[in-house]
Amino acid sequence: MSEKLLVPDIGEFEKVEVIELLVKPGDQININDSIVTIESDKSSVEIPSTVSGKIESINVKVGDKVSKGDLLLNIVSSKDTPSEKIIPKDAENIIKQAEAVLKDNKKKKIVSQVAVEEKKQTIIQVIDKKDIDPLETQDWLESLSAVVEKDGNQRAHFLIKELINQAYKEGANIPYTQNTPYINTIPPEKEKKSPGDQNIERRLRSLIRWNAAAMVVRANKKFPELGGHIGTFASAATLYDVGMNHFWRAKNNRFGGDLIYFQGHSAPGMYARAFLEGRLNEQQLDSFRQEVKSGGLSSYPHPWLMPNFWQFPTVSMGLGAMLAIYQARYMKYLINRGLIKDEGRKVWAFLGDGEMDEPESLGAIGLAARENLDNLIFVVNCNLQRLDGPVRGNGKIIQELEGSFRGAGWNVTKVIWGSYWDSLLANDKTGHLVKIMNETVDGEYQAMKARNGLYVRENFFGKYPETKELVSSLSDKDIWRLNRGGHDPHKVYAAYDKAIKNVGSPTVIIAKTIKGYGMGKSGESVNTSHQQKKLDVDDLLYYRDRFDVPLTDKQVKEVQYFKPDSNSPEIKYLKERRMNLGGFIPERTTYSKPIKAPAKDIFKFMKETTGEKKMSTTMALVRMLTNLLRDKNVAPKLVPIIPDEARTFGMEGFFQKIGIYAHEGQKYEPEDSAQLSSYKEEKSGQVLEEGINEAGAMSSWIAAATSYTNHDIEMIPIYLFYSMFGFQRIGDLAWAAGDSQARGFLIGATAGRTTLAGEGLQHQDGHSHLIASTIPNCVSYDPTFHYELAIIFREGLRRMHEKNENIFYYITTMNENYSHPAIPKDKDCEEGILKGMYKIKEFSKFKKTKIQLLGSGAILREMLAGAEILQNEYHIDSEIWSVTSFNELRRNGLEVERYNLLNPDKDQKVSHVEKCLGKSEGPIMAASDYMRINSDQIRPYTNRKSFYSLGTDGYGRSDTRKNLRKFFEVDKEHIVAYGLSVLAKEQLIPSKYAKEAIKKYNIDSSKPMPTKL
Ligand SMILES: Cc1ncc(C[n+]2csc(CCOP(=O)(O)OP(=O)(O)O)c2C)c(N)n1
Ligand SMILES: [Mg+2]
Repeated sequence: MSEKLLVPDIGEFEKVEVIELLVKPGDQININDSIVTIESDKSSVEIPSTVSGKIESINVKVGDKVSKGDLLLNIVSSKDTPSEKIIPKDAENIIKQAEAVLKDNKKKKIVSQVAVEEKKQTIIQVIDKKDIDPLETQDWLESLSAVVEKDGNQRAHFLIKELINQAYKEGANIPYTQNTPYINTIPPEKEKKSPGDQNIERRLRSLIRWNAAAMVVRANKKFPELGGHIGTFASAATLYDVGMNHFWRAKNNRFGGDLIYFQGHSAPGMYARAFLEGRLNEQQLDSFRQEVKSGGLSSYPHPWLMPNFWQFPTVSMGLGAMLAIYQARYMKYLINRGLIKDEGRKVWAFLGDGEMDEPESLGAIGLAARENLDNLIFVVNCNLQRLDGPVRGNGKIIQELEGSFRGAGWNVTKVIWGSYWDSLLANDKTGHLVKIMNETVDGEYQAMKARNGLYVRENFFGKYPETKELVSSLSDKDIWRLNRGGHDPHKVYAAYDKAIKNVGSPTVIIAKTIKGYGMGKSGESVNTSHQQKKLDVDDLLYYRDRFDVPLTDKQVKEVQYFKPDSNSPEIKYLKERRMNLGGFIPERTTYSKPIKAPAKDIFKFMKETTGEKKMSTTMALVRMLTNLLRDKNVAPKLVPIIPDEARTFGMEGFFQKIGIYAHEGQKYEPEDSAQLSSYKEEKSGQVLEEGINEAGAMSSWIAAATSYTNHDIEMIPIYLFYSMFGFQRIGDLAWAAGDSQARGFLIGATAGRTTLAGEGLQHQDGHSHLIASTIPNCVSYDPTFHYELAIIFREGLRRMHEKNENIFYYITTMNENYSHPAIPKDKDCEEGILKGMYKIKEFSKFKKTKIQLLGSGAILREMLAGAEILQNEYHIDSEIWSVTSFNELRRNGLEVERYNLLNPDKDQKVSHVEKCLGKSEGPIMAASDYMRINSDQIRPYTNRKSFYSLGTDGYGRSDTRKNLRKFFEVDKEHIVAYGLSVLAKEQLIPSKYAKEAIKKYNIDSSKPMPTKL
């Protein structure tokens, strides 16, 4: 049966151009196959077929303008897709509404059936904080205990919730309690026991502690400037060891591996363990923080410096927390898209309590809960200290964090007290012990651990007669031995076990420890603990005795490492534990398959002129991505990432085409459901729509850009953002991306100081390329025309994803619409585009005076227009160069210059700039939509030719593009006037021409520099 296929609802657009026919008469197509691409001046979308069948005739051609309801094609529908199946969207909406009303009515009915008598007006009020009826209280508490015993915690929790709900309905003012008492979340009887050999584990832990401290001390004995930390790992050793011995599964050929974000300055502990494992030798430990010679151990986790060891850079505080959250989310994304198997892998992040002050540390915890990231476990090491002193001297960091995480919806486990406290807490019948625990602030807790047992007896237990009595039979030594939860392997094991079994929410383990644990008077719980990198002989002897390290006094004085024989029970145990867990951690490996870059002609259409049609490079990019989505190798690997700006960039067509990732799918009908580009969230969605969250979007990008190593699957992340809210906003993450050897595209859209016209000072970007240039493995481009963009982008795909170079691309695109020429015929053009510059045009009519004009990005077109005026009105010849990347030109120049200086006797190399300009005629004038320093970068490589820069130094401001370019002196008129002035200065023409031009174009030579305005 023949059917008509019409243009669907395309939102507010009318008369939209058909730019591509994707089918022809006779083609057999399926539902949802794209049939034509249409394009407004802002975005392009593909129209999918709503029937399967054979195409009879096509009613439109490229260039036609279509609106909703226009006939696109006739199709003979297949038998298996009877036409009655397609219910028009409007009708479908009506049916859905009717169903909703019915459902609503039903609900109301049920409610009315159970409607209780009118609400009582009595309001429960707490009159007195004191218990007015202890017997009644006892009854309730006993009932609760009985429920816990008979039906378990879940049931008890349910009943309490119901009671609270009921009280709320009755009008009680329910106080929100963000905190539980200052005791462990897991009661002793609920602790899962560790199957490990505690004696061996303790011995191993002691050796790791010793060797970690020794490597820092030895390094600083040799070179006191090297620095390092002992106190951090000393406080966290148990937290790491329990994970290493029992929980963290390594990547191998059967399993993807858990991902662990180690706290940055606990790195010595990881090296010390790797030493016992036989992965590092003494010589390597002795090159801790001496990384210049190969084989040195990096100060902190840096994959760039130790690419086979470290996986995640974490030492810039706060980044680890965010990156881990988005990593866990990205892992679910890959699973939900069917790209990796769900193997129950976990992401663990170790964080310092001081580090939790960073806005980034807590900034994304809401997302983790919202997305039900039960593959995520945070361990916050609360040693109550940061660098300068206590984290919350007057408060309690553990309680504060508990409140924040509980409020955000996390599963919170507090590990505060070690096992020695269990019997005391069990005997605390009056509740006074818990009362003091709640009342004591961190400053006091810290001070106590810097003193001794007697001090604790008097100042802690001594607060109430009941608690003083509680410890009367304990010696001061016993009191001193009362340990903190984070140092107790039993408590830590139980917490980890509970965490990995938790379903539906992320877990945070908040563990209390002592900074500099075991370091004695030199570093234990003292304010200067963080900085301690040297231990004198007495301290070392104390440390040895404290952890029973089998070294003689002489060996201690020499700060020798200790490694048991490889056949010793300790080493055998250590290795066996790791073998059971699949291998060693941390370890960075890559087994991903490269992605074949699309054929060279994939963007052929972009090498042709757009003719009359005007478009921005942002739009050209979106067109290109739409094309890429048809490449079967590339399409599934693309990860478009947008922080709430899809419509700004004309990317709304992606919503329907590939869907927005949402772990719960779409539980609602979108407001615009009848439209072609309606908002579509789905579980297997491909777009990461991050909301207004550049740091989160960048974290997602990093997760995807390192997918090749963390998940062994090469992906192509493309993060599009307002260029001003890119490097400037998330610079530290971009630096970490470089360290992580990220591969992918960053697109600074709506770029340029004068090109994003109306948005003003905070939006107009005149320096993102400069920041990009500071990252050694970031390759950046500022293209003007669509063929430049296509060539750059394809090369990026080839270099990063096919050849697996560890680089990432930053490309700026603009929102100014103009027509694009065809690629010049010159055979070196493509190579020039990639190297950073090529000659785009030459005016050589008069053969008298010549100037070299270099233009980049938005300002190249001003250069071209200026050159035309110079030729026509002043008879000046010129060569115009399109500079696609001043940054790349400079890098090439630096390298060549260095080579030449270091090889004075060899054939001297020539930089690309010199190749282009070295022998050219006339002075050089360069301009971009960025600060002058952007084009100044190539000044040294022009073979000492005169070089002048124009640029947009100064704050941006709102105005038209024309006025802005005039203001910043980069418009064609300024180019002409400055060009003439440059020629006059070089004594190639009389200065009167320059003067005349300045007058003619109303250029106020007394106007201050734009930087001062
Ligand atoms: C963004 C950032 N700011 C400052 C530092 C310097 N710094 C290194 S460690 C540290 C204190 C860390 O305290 P905490 O997080 O409690 O870790 P702890 O050593 O106590 O486990 C500081 C401020 C840093 N590494 N990163
Ligand atoms: Mg701390």
